[in-house]
Amino acid sequence: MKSTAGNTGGIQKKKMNGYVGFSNYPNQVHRRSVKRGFNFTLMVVGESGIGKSTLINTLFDSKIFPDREEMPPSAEPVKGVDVTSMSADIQENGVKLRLTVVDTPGFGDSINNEDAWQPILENIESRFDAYLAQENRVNRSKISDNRIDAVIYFIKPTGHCLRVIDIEFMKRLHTKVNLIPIIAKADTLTAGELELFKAKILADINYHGIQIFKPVSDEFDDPETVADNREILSKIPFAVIGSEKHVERPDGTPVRGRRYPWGIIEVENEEHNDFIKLRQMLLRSHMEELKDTTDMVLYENYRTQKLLSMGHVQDNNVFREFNPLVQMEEEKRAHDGKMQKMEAEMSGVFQQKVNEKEAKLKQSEEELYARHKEMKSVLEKQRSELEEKKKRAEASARPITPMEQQHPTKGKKKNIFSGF
Ligand SMILES: Nc1nc2c(ncn2[C@@H]2O[C@H](COP(=O)(O)OP(=O)(O)OP(=O)(O)O)[C@@H](O)[C@H]2O)c(=O)[nH]1
Ligand SMILES: [Mg+2]
Repeated sequence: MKSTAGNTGGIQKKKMNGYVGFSNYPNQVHRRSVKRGFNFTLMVVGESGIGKSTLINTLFDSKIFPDREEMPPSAEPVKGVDVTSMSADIQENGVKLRLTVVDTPGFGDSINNEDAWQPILENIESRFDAYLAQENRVNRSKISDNRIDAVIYFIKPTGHCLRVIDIEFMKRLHTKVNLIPIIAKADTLTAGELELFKAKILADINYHGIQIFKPVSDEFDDPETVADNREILSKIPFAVIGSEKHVERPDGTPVRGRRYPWGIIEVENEEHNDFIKLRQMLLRSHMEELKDTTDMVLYENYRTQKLLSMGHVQDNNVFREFNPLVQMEEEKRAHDGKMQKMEAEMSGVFQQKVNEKEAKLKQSEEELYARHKEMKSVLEKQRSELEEKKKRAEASARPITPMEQQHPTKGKKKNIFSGF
């Protein structure tokens, strides 16, 4: 059968008469993915004590990061930025998730934070490199994907504009990773201060041309999803609070939150902070899109740049749409060209042979002519000799005049026949 891939011109809509079963395909995909489980790799960046571990534990409602008291005492505080990672297998409703959280202790803690982004960028790129190396292997059946799907960047709740370190970090990393900036410890600012702070942050991000991850809707989204996305978008950058501890509401129900002399702040209360919207985007609605953007946009760009810098070139011919008619036309043109070339070559050879024959004929003609001329001149010479002889013979056979009789020897020529 002839392939017609890419030749979509002739595709028609057909009505089916009954149920055949392919509409069950999404369920098959669902079952297979659930069986395999999922990976999600999240990086947290922010200065020490800003609430990174607390927020991750609050997000996943489990002790991903142990309490400080439980952590082994480190001998010496690390100088500069370190990158550490920890993985945990978590399960919810039978769905397995291998969560990897990459921490960046030391970021923003030095007096000079000029290059604090550097080790983090290197780490993100080295994960891309590792993936690229695996893709280029002959056997690609077991590729482990350690690429960072998103970076949660913790902005200090100062209430002013973004700091140089924040801008520098985001500018250096926004093309390599999905950036999710959040205002940490939002409970330290009032609602009015937060609103103003958010506007300033967005203005700075726009001014510096930094691209952050935002949920986008398209024509295929249902109205509910479009509304949800709009809601999430309106809260960016999310102002969040983290707490693993439970506090009691005035009615006695325990909730995760923070207690203040004037009352409590609840983590999962949209009136109090944007934790719910962050969690919704990150885990409930856009986890796949984060992974997709990482794979298809951010990694793809990195890969292209890397391969080009290594001297690889793209052969765009392979991407041409396949059209059998065009292909046949092209093949015919190529064939005609080949025939014309062969014909020209053959007539060239023929002409050359004719020329050679002509030259040979001419040469032998000249030779013949020369021989003919030579023979002619020999004959001419013989003829004139004979003529001469004849003349002489005639002269000697003439009768003797009276003069010759009186002086028989005077004026007498030697007779050629005198010897006889
Ligand atoms: N007020 C307030 N305090 C918080 C919040 N989140 C965390 N904290 C407190 O801040 C302190 C530091 O929190 P961590 O989560 O350990 O901070 P970290 O960023 O992981 O710190 P390092 O691991 O040292 O980099 C703890 O005492 C937390 O209880 C928050 O949203 N609001
Ligand atoms: Mg921590």
